[in-house]
Amino acid sequence: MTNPSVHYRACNLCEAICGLEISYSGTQVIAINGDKNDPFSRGHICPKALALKDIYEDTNRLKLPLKRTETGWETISWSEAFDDIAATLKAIQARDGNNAVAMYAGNPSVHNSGTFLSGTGLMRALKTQNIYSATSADQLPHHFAAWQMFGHPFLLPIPDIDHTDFWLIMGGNPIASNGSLMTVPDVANRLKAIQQRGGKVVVIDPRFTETAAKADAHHFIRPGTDVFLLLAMLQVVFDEGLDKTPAFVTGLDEVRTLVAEFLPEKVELKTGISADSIRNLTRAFANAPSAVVYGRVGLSMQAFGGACQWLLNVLNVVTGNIDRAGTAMFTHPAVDILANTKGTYNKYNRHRSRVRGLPEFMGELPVSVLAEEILTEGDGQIKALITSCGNPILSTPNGQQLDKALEGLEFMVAIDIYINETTRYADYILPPATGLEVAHYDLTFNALAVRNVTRFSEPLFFKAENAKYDWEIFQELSARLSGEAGAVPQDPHAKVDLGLRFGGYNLSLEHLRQHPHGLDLGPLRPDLPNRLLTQDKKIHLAPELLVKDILRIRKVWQESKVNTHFDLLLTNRRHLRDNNSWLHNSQRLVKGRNRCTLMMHPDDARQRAISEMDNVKISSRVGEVTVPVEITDKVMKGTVSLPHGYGHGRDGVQLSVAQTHAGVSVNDLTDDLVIDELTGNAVFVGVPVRVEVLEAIGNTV
Ligand SMILES: Nc1nc2c(c(=O)[nH]1)N[C@H]1C(S)=C(S)[C@@H](COP(=O)(O)OP(=O)(O)OC[C@H]3O[C@@H](n4cnc5c(=O)[nH]c(N)nc54)[C@H](O)[C@@H]3O)O[C@H]1N2
Ligand SMILES: Nc1nc2c(c(=O)[nH]1)N[C@H]1C(S)=C(S)[C@@H](COP(=O)(O)OP(=O)(O)OC[C@H]3O[C@@H](n4cnc5c(=O)[nH]c(N)nc54)[C@H](O)[C@@H]3O)O[C@H]1N2
Ligand code: SF4
Ligand SMILES: [Mo]
Repeated sequence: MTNPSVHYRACNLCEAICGLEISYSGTQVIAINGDKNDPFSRGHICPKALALKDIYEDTNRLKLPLKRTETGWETISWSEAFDDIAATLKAIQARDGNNAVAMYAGNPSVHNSGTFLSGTGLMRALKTQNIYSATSADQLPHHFAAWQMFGHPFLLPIPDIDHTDFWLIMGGNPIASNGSLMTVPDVANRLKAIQQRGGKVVVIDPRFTETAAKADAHHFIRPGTDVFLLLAMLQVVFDEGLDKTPAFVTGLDEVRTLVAEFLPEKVELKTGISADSIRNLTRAFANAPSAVVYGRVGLSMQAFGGACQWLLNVLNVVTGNIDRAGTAMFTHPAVDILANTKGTYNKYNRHRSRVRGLPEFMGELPVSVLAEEILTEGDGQIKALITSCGNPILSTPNGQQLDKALEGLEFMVAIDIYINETTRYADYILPPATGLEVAHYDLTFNALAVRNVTRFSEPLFFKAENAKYDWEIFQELSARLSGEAGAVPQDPHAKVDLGLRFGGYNLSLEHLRQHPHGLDLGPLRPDLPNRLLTQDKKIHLAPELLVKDILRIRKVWQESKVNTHFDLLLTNRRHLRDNNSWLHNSQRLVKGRNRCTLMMHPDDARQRAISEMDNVKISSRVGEVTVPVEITDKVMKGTVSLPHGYGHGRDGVQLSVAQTHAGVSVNDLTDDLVIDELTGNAVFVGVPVRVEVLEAIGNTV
């Protein structure tokens, strides 16, 4: 055999964008290792990187368009598929209006530059208000707070963990997730480095997580109550004179007044964290030479997600922990997507959802209303849906309801590489080339990284014969919808080249091609107030829309209602070898112990006569599922934890792995009617549930 060749690229499976060194021969991947010469990831990878080989080789991965027929799926030509789809969508829109067609874009949309750069063209061509995405499942609160406080929804502060003396982590488990809205390959060593230079890491989480195990301290918190903890920490900051607010802010006095009533003694009752711990934590945070509080999905997926991200930013700012080394900082990416997009994204409440009247934000409606918009008859009802890179039946609240909704749609198209729980309802599935077959420039995660970095990945392999790139699919569909059929699709990476040339570092795609390990552009650097995109170049600590949410917070603050039927609070969890719903097609990632278990505290188990690995029924307002239980004191008493992305046992799914790993979907329990009313984000944590052992209620397993 000839010596293998080596290809370098960035892994695009999660936000850490680790550099890979791939040995290959012909079209065979021989090995995937970490690229030690990547200045950012320094050779780190996780087990998921090997899934890129599995996806490339997976015989279940689709490569040609499929059409549903009475006798099952049939392969058809691209041009026939595009023509049929465009004609049907146009006919539906001519009959029922533009809003009768909806689109949902899932998580990998931001991990593929072809999709990222061309997908929005299709949304525009559809001229519909019914645009949805995974953004309203996990991160609207970040964007909402950033828009209100810093002037652009994507101007997100990033924790400068490579220089910090104190890292407070709320509702994130970067050791399992490899970090989010904070691109940070090799987070474990970066965390250890904080401790080695004498700094501290503290985790607030209802579960003693893999990250908590590496931290200096961990506090259990009752799910959904972080907003009170943040308010109490701010109360302590002002009460004890620990504030060091920079000059470029507005609304400081208003915030000081707002937080005054949230005394740690009262917050202790809500959160389960003692008043002493709240005071000590606040003092340690405010007195550290540099500190940063970071909050991710566990914070954003709660009923006060928007308020949490607002108050978390306020805590960083008023303790002087903004725009200095080791604090919350803004990036200066090589391609700055913020530069000219204020007009595109700073949009709110231009229209409302038809049934529940929820406001649009950044051109999107909350995904929690998608099912009701399909199921509720009347003018403007959704009759057709396009999904791209998504699996909303498993990833959005009340999956059973969406299941029914999609089953009843008049027409559905999925742009996806698998027949999954959602795409099985499509009339057409259009699969793009992906992974090792495509070029990729990470527009999103280079811009959210804890260092300014840049890198371009060339395709390693040719796409399959007659296959299409994602951008070809989007552009061909858009062209047919806008009456420009025949326009030749243009590789959108030319736009990346332009962005690099005008991005402040004098780069180009050609330059990046010469540097296959990526380029380090230096640590995050102070740039306030210059980098702010507010009109007055100030950070707004008390914008009216955010402050108004205090009324809703006070209502919950004052109530002491106990739910005696649904008497446990359900939260989420991620495992290192999962990736939302779709990497369960990789045998090497799913092998081993069943990870779809319900974690429960020993006292809660005893009280319900539940033993280890018993099958239990979990029920909520919207549904029920049956799973084995794992009894552990690593979850807070009163709280249970179940991972999302499982539930592959539904009919018609083409799984590449054994059904024993199918698991159940946590989103058959989560409630579409409970959202963060401020931002519209779905609520996945703190879901009231009841857990019963199956035998005890007379069933057999
Ligand atoms: N209860 C609960 N629910 C959650 C979460 C939680 O923590 N708890 N997390 C939420 C979060 S953070 C997110 S981001 C969402 C994710 O939810 P979604 O974005 O809806 O779904 P994914 O599971 O990421 O599915 C990705 C799909 O993209 C396809 N795909 C992969 N690569 C490509 C490609 O290159 N092109 C195309 N066209 N398709 C591709 C895969 O086959 C898969 O079908 O789930 C959310 N749901
Ligand atoms: N291995 C792996 N990596 C991934 C993904 C994956 O599915 N698997 N998904 C990717 C995606 S799309 C995203 S968005 C990121 C998410 O990245 P992270 O935000 O790090 O996600 P999680 O690991 O779900 O961590 C959320 C934590 O919040 C805790 N939590 C739950 N409820 C509460 C609460 O009320 N308060 C507090 N303080 N904490 C709470 C949970 O116990 C959990 O430990 O991960 C990305 N990386
Ligand atoms: S941490 Fe994320 S980017 Fe790095 S190898 Fe794993 S999946 Fe890929
Ligand atoms: Mo996410």
